[in-house]
Amino acid sequence: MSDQTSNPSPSPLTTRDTPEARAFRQALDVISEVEPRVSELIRAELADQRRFLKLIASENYASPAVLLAMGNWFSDKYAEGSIGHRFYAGCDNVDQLEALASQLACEVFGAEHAYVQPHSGIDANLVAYWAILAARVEAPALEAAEAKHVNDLTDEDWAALRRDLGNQRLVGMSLDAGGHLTHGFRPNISGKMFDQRSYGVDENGIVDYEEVRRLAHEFEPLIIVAGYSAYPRKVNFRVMREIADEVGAVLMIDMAHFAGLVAGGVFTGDFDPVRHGHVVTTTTHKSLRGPRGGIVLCTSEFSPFVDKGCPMVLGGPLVHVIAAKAVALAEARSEGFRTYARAVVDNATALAEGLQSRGGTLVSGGTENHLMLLDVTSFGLTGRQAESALREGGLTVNRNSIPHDPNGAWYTSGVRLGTPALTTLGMGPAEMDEVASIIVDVLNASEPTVTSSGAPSKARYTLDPEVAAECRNRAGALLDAFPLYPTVGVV
Ligand code: DSN
Repeated sequence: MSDQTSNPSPSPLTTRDTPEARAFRQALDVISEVEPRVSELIRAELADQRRFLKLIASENYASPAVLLAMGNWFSDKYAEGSIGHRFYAGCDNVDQLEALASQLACEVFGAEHAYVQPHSGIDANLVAYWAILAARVEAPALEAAEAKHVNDLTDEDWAALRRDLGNQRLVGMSLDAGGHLTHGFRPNISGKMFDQRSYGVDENGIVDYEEVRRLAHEFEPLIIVAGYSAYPRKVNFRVMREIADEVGAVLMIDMAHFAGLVAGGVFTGDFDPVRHGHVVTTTTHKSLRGPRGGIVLCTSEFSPFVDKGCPMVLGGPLVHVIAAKAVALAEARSEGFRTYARAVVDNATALAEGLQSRGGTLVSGGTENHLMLLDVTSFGLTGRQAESALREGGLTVNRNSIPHDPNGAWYTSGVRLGTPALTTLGMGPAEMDEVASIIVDVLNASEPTVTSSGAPSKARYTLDPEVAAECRNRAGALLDAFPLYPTVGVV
């Protein structure tokens, strides 16, 4: 997204004549004719995103081309099934589009096969789980029963298959160590579908591969899940694959958070998930900077099963969003995207150093990727209080558990900070230092309110209003210097 990453200056927010400005203005005018409250809210969202420094590690700003690609006639088409194998007539253009998006995904990530239909990362993980169960449990059961399809099974065969499918084991990273809900967290469907065990991190906040190996040998899972949504370090996927091979497990890697770093050539060799995973899932809207959605990449062993994702697990494909995925993947092939991906990590390093030099405590002592976890207990706050105080000070972040969190998953003891969005705006290490300074100033000026029982509240807080106003001004100055959607201007 050259308009964002090159940060044209001076700010052209008053522009009226760029193609992007005209396109968005006219689209909003058309919407206003039907329901002005919708166009007003869309405008309000843009204004909001222009007013706060976005540090949510899983968010980004998609390019105008990606955003515009979603508003099209593919939205009107049903296309259940897969390329060349649809349950509806009239899917010729859909087939070509899906094949293009899939080919681009294979090219960008070096994958054997790509399935671009999932509507989100959770959907992608469900498709992946089903495909692994189908390849490793259902297919052998059908073969043993000499059946071609589950419909050919006897009632006894069918009952045995259900028992086998429902008694599989999974090992994933625990939620408080940085794993995702769908990696076997008990309250999530993945923790109910599978008998699961979790690996965590050591006292330094780092994955202990020997602990993963011990757990894998003891538990003999069908699936080992690697990947994370709140772990600030790189994961050695070569070692994870070795462990999976030792116990005959399938290595599934969820790269939703760091797909942009893989596409941009930052995570290579031992850290390249596509090289080492049997099945790799991702979202498209985080560091990859595409539309909201998911993708599954896999080896040929799993591709026939992954391609059955819809209607097995997913509703009809959002073909208009697949169009935008193709645009984003085309952008991710560029040299500019590689520069962007490197800058995301450099900025994270600079932000981490800025926080630590001002007394902040980071889980694992730093970062090797696009995110970090700031332990806010040293400021006397919960994550929930810090999240709200920072918003008052002009920054959007999300609270997050830290390993062995004493405050649980609701209040938490940390905030997760990521650099993909601010890097898209063109900010660099100097701006990250100013962001770190704003964060620390807000947190130092915040304190929990005291409840009627005399105990500190876990949710309510006070922030010195003068500090809040000054920090909002400083955040605003950064956003003025690095405007969001400069070519879109005022809509
Ligand atoms: N909601 C995503 C995140 O913020 O990391 C994961 O699903």
